Amino acid sequence: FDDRSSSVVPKDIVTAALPIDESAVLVLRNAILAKLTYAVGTTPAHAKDRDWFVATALAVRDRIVDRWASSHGADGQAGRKHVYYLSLEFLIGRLLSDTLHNLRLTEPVREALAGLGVDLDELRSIEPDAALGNGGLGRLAACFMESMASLEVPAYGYGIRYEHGLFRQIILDGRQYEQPEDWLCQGNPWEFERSDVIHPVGFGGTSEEVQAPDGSRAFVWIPAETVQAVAYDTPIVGWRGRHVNALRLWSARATECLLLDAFNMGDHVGALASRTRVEAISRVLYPGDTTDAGRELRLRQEFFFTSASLQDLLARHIRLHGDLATLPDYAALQLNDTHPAIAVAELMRLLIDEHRFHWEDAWAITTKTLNYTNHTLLPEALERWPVSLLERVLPRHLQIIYQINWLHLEPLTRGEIDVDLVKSLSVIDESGGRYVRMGHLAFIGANKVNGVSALHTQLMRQTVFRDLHAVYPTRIVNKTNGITFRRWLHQANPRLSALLVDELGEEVLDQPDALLGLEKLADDQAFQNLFRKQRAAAKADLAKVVAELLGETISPDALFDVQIKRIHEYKRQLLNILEAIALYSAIRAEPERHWVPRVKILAGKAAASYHQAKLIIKLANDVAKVINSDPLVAGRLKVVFLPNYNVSLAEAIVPAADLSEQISTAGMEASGTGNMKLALNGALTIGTLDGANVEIRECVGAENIFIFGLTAQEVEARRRSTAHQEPDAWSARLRGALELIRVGTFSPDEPHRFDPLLHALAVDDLFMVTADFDAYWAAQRQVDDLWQSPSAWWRASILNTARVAWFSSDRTIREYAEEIWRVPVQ
Ligand code: B1N
Repeated sequence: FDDRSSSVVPKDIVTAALPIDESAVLVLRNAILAKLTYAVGTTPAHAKDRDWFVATALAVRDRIVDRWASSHGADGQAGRKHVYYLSLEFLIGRLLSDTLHNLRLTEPVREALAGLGVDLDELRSIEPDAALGNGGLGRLAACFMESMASLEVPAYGYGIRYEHGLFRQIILDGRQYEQPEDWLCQGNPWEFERSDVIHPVGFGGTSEEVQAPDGSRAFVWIPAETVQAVAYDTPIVGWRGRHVNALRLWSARATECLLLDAFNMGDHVGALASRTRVEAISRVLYPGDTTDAGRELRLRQEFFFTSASLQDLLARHIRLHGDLATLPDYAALQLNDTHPAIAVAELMRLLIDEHRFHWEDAWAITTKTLNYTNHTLLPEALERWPVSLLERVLPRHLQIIYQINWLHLEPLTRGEIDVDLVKSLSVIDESGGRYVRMGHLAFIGANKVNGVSALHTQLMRQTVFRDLHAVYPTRIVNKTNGITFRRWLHQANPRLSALLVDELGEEVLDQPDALLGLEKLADDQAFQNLFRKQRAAAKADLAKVVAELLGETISPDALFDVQIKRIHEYKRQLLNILEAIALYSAIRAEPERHWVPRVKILAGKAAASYHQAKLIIKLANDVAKVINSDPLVAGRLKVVFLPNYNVSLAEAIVPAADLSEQISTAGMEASGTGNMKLALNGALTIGTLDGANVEIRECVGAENIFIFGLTAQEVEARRRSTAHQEPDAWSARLRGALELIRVGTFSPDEPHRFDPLLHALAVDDLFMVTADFDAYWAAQRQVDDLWQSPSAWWRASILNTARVAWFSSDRTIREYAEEIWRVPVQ
């Protein structure tokens, strides 16, 4: 179950048949040997796989550094505007493959290593995933970093160098257990510690009014505690190595490393206690996805990286341009969700308190420089900090927030006051306790505010930000998410990539739109066969992974039905499992009928404290156990839950999927990006009209996607209507499936185990699982029908790959660059 020991799909296919320059291979071979000897300190005879990995990474890193220096020099000299992407999460995954691919060094390095008796594919699986994120939001930040480098946009990613990334999920007896992840335990060959780049970050204390030299009154913050933020840079290489940007992650360090007096008095633990407390800030990533952790440490993390990043970029601006008045001309900041929203107050504080700007000028600079991306409208995920907590941790910032709020609301208090409107527009939420609404703060402090799919942006305007939108009608814009094709097609699926290059030429590597050239081949029998062959090979690879992880045999001839994402009620893995149960019953009832053989593949992590989600994992595994051991359905239906879903496992699953499950309750998934990865690799989508599924349908055509279920509007109407649940209206099929769970078919040792899930469905079914069940079942049977006409299926599959070019994150970044950041792109 360890992601490091399980080998992921062998990448034995040449992406593009380039002639390999033998002298370059020799140079690489010598470089790797030199690193092994002088940096790792071992010999080829004694080297372990890990040593070879480090030596290879270091040799490759040298080749990045040269380009890095030139990227930087060029940007600095040209005085170009920089983009700063502030994100609490960067879900990078492994870097060796990405880097080799973008430098076009995969084959030369493979050959160089082969000459040393080392297999590149073995080395790739040695690298731990950098799992500094929870899910889609963090992975989006990683795709954006890669696209910005590829489009030669001078950019810095700013975040936290968590010592422990997202927990490792182990499944024991069908249940999730969390284990700490320690990607750094053996060092990280990609990063550069910048021990000269350190910024102090304060916490607590008081805000004191003082007299400035000119006699005016001013405030100064006297923090009770100061933490050092130390920079670590990881180079991010763009396509063909044309440009390199830095991902700068901050690590917390105590100003005083040891209380020597205490130590000398024999208190060896106490002497280190305050250091431990301070350094906890960058110790671990919060495993909350779409639910607010709500803890003081989380606030400290958010302020820590936001403040360090702002100090860093202001210092860079002053170094390059002298005066902060020109900041908006040379810096565009993107706040990835509200996690760095305290930037609004911190930038104001730095400009006013430290750089002596007047409020109005500081506000003009701030609101021209900051932009905010919203990623969710789920009420439980909208960050709100108790005023009392902010008062204690960031007193000066709270003062600034009050002032911002006053200036924002003041115009509304002239004449007749609409109390409800003021309440709804206020940054302070006073409905039961007092909270600072970070979404409001980010909105007011930003130049542009964006949603991540057309539907999500429309819902932003109609719901959470309705009244703010009325006051600032041009502020909200849409930027539909995208994914980097370099990682999610060309690198993760080298066979498909090779086929595309064969048919469409190398252009397809540079120009996603070239994929459209496949349209004309969709009905071509010979091409369909090639397309099928590459899928079959990817499925055989995945079957090996499944056998290794679970000891379960799955047939590559079956339809691979894939749902991979965080486990959350709104994503409705439960709907998928209910369909599996209903299908199981149907097969048992008519075993002689011809059934389309199907393997349901699920993977994903649940937040550690999210009991319903963890129970859904247990249900999936319990259902799998019963179905997979029933000889009556053998060869027709299997269910597998793959443990420890992460970027590397996704790279193994995505190329092998026939069907992509995107079945969230309409209106709840802001965008989704797994939907794009799977469609790009030719999986057909079964999904609701939610998030980017709506736009995927527009691109691939309604006849090449299976859409079902309530629309966002219908969901909303049903929620409002009092007639919540009508179990009487449930179909016999749905009742039958629920009944099997209720009587303990899947939990004979504990028949009531799943009562909490059944109860939620019966009481209010917030996520409309029962309402959508029959439509989902019907859509699944359409899937079966299409599968039985192979040429129609493969035509649709090819058209999916052909028509999703628009979802390249290069397109998304171009849109941000043009409309939000106003920076030129390549
Ligand atoms: O952001 C992705 C979207 O594709 C998904 O639809 C969306 O659910 C995801 C608090 C979040 N929204 N909010 C979060 C993550 C961590 C956390 O602590 C919220 N993640 C999303 C990219 O736009």
